[in-house]
Amino acid sequence: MPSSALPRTSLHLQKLTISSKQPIHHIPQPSSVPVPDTVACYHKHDISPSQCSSVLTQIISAPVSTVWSILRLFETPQAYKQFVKTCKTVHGHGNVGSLREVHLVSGLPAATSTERLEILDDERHLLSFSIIGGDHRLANYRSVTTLHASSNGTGTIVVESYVVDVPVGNTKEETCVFVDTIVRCNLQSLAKVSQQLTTQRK
Ligand code: A8S
Repeated sequence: MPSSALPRTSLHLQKLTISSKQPIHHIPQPSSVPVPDTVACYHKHDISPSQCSSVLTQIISAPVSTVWSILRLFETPQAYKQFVKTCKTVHGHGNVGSLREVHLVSGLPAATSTERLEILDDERHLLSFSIIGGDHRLANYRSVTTLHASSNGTGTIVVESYVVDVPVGNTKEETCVFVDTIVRCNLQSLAKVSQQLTTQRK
């Protein structure tokens, strides 16, 4: 069989697939989450033609202060990110410019990721990090996460956006499906952990 006839797409797609060993629970999201107009400006990314970008939202039944207390700790992403096994700070102490080396659980198409804290804004409840290394296929990944009080004042709306290069051999759609799945899982565990903390504190 000539190499051009090889099923390249499925091969490359497989490289971007999360193992079925990781349970992925999709909680239905409301089609439009009410967030203030000012939110959009935090989530504007410069995107080149070879990149893809997406925005995800998550409603959490916990105060902004509780969700922020978990999210802002750059040195311990394993507190809520289920794909993270261990994390070592290799530069800084969780302040802007800190570098963390994340080691992932087995069954994923990657084992490590080196990440840099770009923005930590305690007033705006905004955190941004970029991925600068690792054995994975997500080059030039950058995300922004912001927290907003829900209209009744007791809950939190999380908005997370990202931009990343589309890996050679994959489409924008495949890349977004892959990254959206990871981000969605992270947001759902952030909701779970924040809600548990809120119940404990009552
Ligand atoms: C985050 C977001 C992402 C993390 C991805 C997208 C990653 O940690 C995983 C699998 C990969 O193939 C890429 O907020 C990488 O953590 C779970 C190792 C970077």
